[in-house]
Amino acid sequence: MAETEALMTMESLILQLHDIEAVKFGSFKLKSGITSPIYIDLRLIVSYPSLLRQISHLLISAVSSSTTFDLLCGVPYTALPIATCVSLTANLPMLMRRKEIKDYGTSKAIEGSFKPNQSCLIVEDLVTSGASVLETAAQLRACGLRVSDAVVLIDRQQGGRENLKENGIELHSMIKLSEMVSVLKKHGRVSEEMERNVTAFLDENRRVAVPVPAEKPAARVRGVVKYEERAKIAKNLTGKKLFEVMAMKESNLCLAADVSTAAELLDLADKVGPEICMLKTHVDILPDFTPDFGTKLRTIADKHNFLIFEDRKFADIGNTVTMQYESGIFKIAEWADIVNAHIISGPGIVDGLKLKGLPRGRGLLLLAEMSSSGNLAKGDYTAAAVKIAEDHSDFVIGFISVNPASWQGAPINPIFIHATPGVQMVVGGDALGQQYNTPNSVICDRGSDIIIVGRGIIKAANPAEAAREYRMQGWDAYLAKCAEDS
Ligand code: S5P
Repeated sequence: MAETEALMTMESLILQLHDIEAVKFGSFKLKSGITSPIYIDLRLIVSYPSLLRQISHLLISAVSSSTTFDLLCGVPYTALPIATCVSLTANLPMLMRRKEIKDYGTSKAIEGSFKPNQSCLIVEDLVTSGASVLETAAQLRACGLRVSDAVVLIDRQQGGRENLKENGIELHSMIKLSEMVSVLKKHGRVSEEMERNVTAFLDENRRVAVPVPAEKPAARVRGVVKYEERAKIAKNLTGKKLFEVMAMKESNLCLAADVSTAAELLDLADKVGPEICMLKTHVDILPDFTPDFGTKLRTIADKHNFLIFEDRKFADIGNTVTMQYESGIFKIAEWADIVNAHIISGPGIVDGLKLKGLPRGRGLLLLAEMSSSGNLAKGDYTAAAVKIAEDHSDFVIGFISVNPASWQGAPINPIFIHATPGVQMVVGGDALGQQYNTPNSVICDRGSDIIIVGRGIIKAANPAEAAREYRMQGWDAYLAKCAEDS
């Protein structure tokens, strides 16, 4: 298409969008929280097929000249019809992202047919901060797809391009907000004053931060103490080390390495090691466990600087757990930095484990809450876990918890760490009662410190890539929490 012809098409498109009232002027509160003198609602275009066709032709021409892609994926929901048109016109296979994962059926976040390492173009209608594109990119990447480009009809010029670039995504936009307003002004659709208002608004809002999702907590976390500060006040050596590793590696991600063999686990630990602060095992599920498992895992843990957490969930009386911890086939105390225990049997379980663990410098997490639906760890039970932890803060390093921000009573003691299982990129669950929250919700809204992720990583086509995404989301959530609190 010649340049003047392209400009005319663009002008006509802008005027048509104005005709159908997809562009409005006034005072509007945007999703990002800022108030804007201009509002664009592209949901309307589904009622104008010829406009939809023109838009998809334009989007294809923007990207097809430079790069080729194996697939495309629209950002839900407004861009889905646009993406469908682009897919049909360009004969490019499409994927669909679910915003919510069902807890029945296949529970897939990305629907459609694809192979790991294929390249996927993201299609979006409008970009402000780029947050929605980033969410979609995170899920695609977690499935092993490559995402390097996003094409958008309208760029509001408010930091989306920069935010995406920082995440390795180039933004191709058809219409910039400033161009749109000057075309409308040229054709007498807006006053000079309104054009000035929009320009001033753009100047003042050049960079809108990627917002924390709208889902807000019942009790938002206050009084955030940074991980490095908590390392200084932690009473247990392993607890101290965990905080230090988190701050140093910028990771609050624990991998739940629930794979089917020891060989697979060791291989996964080495691949995902750079991204995690802790690796959680269930040794009793490994059919090829051998006595040197602990030494092998320790070598990998030292290489990548993460801690080993055997999720043994001790639950017996003190005397029995001393033997379960130290003896038997697994000899857990020899190689696991951290273990955990239910408090159902009372504080004697902590005394028993401490007897064997403390001389080795180990730490203990108490199960104060659980992630599975219908579990009984709540209210007084959770409060009892806190009391036991306070009484044994030389050995107890923190809790397995789900919503510590909602705990009644004293504020959360920063010497204790909170690790939360039931984490995936989207809320949902499995068929056996597991319930998932997002990294952001776990860290920001629920007041936890560590996200424990199992199937979200191990079932991904590229677990190392998925772990990287989870690490970044967990860490960004932590930074947002610190920033909000300052
Ligand atoms: O309440 C709990 C406590 C734990 S430790 N809920 C859990 O899911 N866990 C563990 O976290 C569980 O045993 C599994 O190893 C992991 C969650 O795995 P995912 O695949 O559901 O992420």
